[in-house]
Amino acid sequence: SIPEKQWAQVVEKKGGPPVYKQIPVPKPGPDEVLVKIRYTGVCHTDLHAMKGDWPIPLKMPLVGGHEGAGVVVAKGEMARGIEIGDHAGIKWLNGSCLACEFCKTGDEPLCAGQQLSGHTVDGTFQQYAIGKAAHVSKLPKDVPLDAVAPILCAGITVYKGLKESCARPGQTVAIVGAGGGLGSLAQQYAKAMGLRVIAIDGGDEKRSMCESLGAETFVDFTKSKDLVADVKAATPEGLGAHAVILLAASEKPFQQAVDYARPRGVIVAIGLPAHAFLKAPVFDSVVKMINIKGSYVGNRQDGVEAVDFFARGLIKAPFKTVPLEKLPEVFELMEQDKIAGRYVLEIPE
Ligand code: 8ID
Ligand code: ZN
Ligand code: ZN
Repeated sequence: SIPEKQWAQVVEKKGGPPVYKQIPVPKPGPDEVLVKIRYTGVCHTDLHAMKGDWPIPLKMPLVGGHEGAGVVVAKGEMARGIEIGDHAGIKWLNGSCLACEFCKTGDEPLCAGQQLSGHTVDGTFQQYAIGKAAHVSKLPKDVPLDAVAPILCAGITVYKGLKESCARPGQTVAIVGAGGGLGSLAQQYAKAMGLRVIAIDGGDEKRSMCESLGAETFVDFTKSKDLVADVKAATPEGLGAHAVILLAASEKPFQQAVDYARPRGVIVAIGLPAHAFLKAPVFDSVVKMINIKGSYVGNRQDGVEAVDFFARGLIKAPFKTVPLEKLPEVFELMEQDKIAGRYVLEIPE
């Protein structure tokens, strides 16, 4: 049976830290389900949310988290397509209007009426979380709930970003921030899609992780004396990368990517450093016919496909599991860029 009270990590004021305390268990509305969360990933977005980094509405007090995997335990009378007992994932896009032009054409991340888990509505750093039935991801029962959790944001986002890059099998993709949560999964999706990976990040722990994930080259941005030259040297004929996937939570690489992108290269901006700007030389961008674009999570079908890659055993990225109580420590490590791969929180039963 569903209890009245539950454990949660609650950000009570902008800047945090999160407070581990008991709060009421929410009740699902007519078009919603209640998911008993078993595991939830910690995305850098959760840290941006706690700090109030972005120019969008922020609920306060806030339960963060948007990579939650668990079991449906209750549903509203209008909730369709998912049943009590099903395994389900709650994602960043908690809900959208389903009626606007963007929703109707599979661009629901662009919906003006969207709700965001762990930003405008409470997320998955709690034992029981609410999701709109139309948007929760149904998960196959034989998929482990801990390893699949990071797929629900990081996996979907990088899979979508790689599709947006239009890179074809055999082409070279530079992944910037390759040692982080999104980056480690991006390498695996890229490999599964037949792409060749140049991983860019810092430190020996991330180097060895990237090499084990299948990167052909690792460029250490903290040590390289000429990062642009090092990246280009790793590409066929030294012409540069066909695609650049920008996942770093810092601004510098967003202003550097044009220099090592190949002519006709596509630069996909995904990382969301606070108050940052994309800046590129006009001359080089024009004469190299560079394409710079943004990519924001994924639609419901991108979610199905990203989970399917995982369910077929094609995606294996390292993660560390700690109890929900340890969220503040995970945020501290993340702030210092000390996390290779992803942290997953285990939610108490
Ligand atoms: O839909 C979206 N666009 C979306 C979805 C999910 C997450 C965007 N994001 C955003 C997050 O909000 C965050 O800004 O993507 C960014 C990365 O999220 P993450 O992978 O969860 O963060 P992380 O695990 O901390 O990894 C970031 C990595 O970037 C490296 C760090 O060392 C770390 O490994 N990095 C940094 I910071 N500066 C770098 C640089 N100059 C760099 N790597 C290479 N060069
Ligand atoms: Zn995320
Ligand atoms: Zn809409």
